[in-house]
Amino acid sequence: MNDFINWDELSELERIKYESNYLRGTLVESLADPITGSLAFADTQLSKFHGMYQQADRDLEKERKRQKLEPAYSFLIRVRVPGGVVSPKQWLQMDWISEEYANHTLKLTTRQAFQLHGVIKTNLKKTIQAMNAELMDTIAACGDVNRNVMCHPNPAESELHAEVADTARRISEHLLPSSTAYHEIWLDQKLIADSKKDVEPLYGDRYLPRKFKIAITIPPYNDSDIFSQDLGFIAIVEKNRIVGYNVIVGGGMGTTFGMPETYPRLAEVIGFCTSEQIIDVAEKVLLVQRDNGNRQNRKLSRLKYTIDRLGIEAFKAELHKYLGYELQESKPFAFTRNGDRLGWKKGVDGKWSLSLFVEGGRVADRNGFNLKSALREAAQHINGQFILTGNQNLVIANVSADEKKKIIEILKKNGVLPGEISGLRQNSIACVALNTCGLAFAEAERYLPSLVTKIESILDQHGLFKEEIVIRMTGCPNGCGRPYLAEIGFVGKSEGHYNLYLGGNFNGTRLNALYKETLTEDEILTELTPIIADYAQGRSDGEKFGDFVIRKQYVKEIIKGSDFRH
Ligand code: SRM
Ligand code: SF4
Repeated sequence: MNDFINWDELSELERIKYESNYLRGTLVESLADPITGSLAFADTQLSKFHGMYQQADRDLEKERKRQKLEPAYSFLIRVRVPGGVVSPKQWLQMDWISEEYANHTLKLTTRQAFQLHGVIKTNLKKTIQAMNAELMDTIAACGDVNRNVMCHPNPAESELHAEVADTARRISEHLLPSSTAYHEIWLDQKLIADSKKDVEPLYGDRYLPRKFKIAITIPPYNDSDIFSQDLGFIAIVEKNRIVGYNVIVGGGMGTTFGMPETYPRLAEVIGFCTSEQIIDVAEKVLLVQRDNGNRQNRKLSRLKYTIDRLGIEAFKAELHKYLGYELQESKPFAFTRNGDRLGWKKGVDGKWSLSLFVEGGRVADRNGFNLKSALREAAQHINGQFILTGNQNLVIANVSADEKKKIIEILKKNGVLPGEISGLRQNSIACVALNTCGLAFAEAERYLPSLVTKIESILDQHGLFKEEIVIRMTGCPNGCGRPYLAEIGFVGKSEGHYNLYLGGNFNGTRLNALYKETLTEDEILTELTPIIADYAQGRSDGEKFGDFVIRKQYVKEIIKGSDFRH
């Protein structure tokens, strides 16, 4: 035990991390325990660093309690997919694993990763080993470490995109924990002689105070919602070459109801680095947060709060000390939109890519809409790539003209040919929420599609069916679907009740603001109907919905995250 640490002042997780022998804990014993489908408490926390969350089916909660049964435990497994890029073979493997060990669906997440749900304890190891067979892993997909590194989702579009995808992969590899615990526990690799000598040169023995998130984007597309990241890199392109990156820090979405000291915050620009410096800058920002982040209260430990506590200038000065050089002046940039541009596009090399809308990111076969089967068949027939986007969608990238024809045929056969999707639905995101998320107060993924249908019909009455409007819903204020950047945002308060936020903008550079609290569906529709009518009548040429509601003062613009009210 380290005598210099006053454990009483720190959050419980600090001690769990420190005593875990670099993320081993008693995971081996927990996995072998045949009496329960759960892990010991400390191991539930440590398993996150290995990419797994213990969950219980919330639909069955009451009935199992009544029958005096333990909760229906199973695990969520999150796969690390830097830049979202997988091969067709890897897609097929994930598809097979989801059928064999999970709930027969794949979830494409808001951070370009896969999630599996419903994996029972006795299948965890087999699942990880099956992923490993296709060179995929779940290391650091969750936990107090750097998470999946996001980037613009279509490397097939130009060489620049391929470059940022490669950079995302290199940053992700560089910031992986060094502990060999993952390989020992899940892949049965031999214990190293004295694992207590494991070292974590970057993370130390208590890892980061909290999760840490990085994304890269290429303007004018803000498709990885760069301002919501702890650390963002905005590529600066001159003469069709990336000359370096503006560095932005301190974004984050998570808030807690009843804790006004928690708030969503947009990242701010602190300078410019060259392409050669990007990994060093990523590492040093992470280290400044490691050494300065709040380890007492996990609600206040993200980088955004560290920066607001230190002040941005003091943070920059500290970063420059760690770097041993100063960042250069930032360079001008502009974003035109966030979200994904759906449909077929021809790349610079004559190859084709299809950006396919995946509602709620859920890949499944349902009611004749056989998306899962279609994508399986497509993966069997193409040589390109499958690229998960940060908006829960999928790009089938880099295919020939013949493969394109084949894909269209397959999608048609399976009832999935992208027909006309409203501009609202195309720009919708819903977090998982019920029935798996233990933190959800209300539905999101299972409910938003039907709410969109109702709002769509109001839009249609006003000739706005095609108007692109960003709409996002989460089942609680943690913000997994980045609702505070939406033009129309919903955050679950309790079963069937949502806070309504308005006034984010279409390019993801402005927070929205609370419009009305704790609304039922009827109240939501009653509130939105006159605003939509007013928008149809009174908007100026090309004015986006989020900008209109600010101009017409339905809500007041939020300039600083700390002014946000929830
Ligand atoms: Fe998240 C916790 C799902 C992206 C902020 N998130 C969770 C957990 C693991 C619930 C838990 O701790 O028990 C959810 C699992 C639900 C389930 O059943 O699958 C969960 N988060 C998700 C995903 C799957 C949402 C989705 O539908 O796509 C996303 C997975 C991303 C990935 O692949 O890594 C996901 N989560 C996000 C994002 C968006 C992003 O990263 O761009 C955010 C907001 C950005 C940010 O971090 O500020 C986000 N998740 C949170 C938070 C609040 C963190 C905070 O700073 O307060 C929590 C709760 C926590 O950490 O205590 C959380
Ligand atoms: Fe769960 Fe809340 Fe995240 Fe939705 S926003 S997945 S309800 S933690």
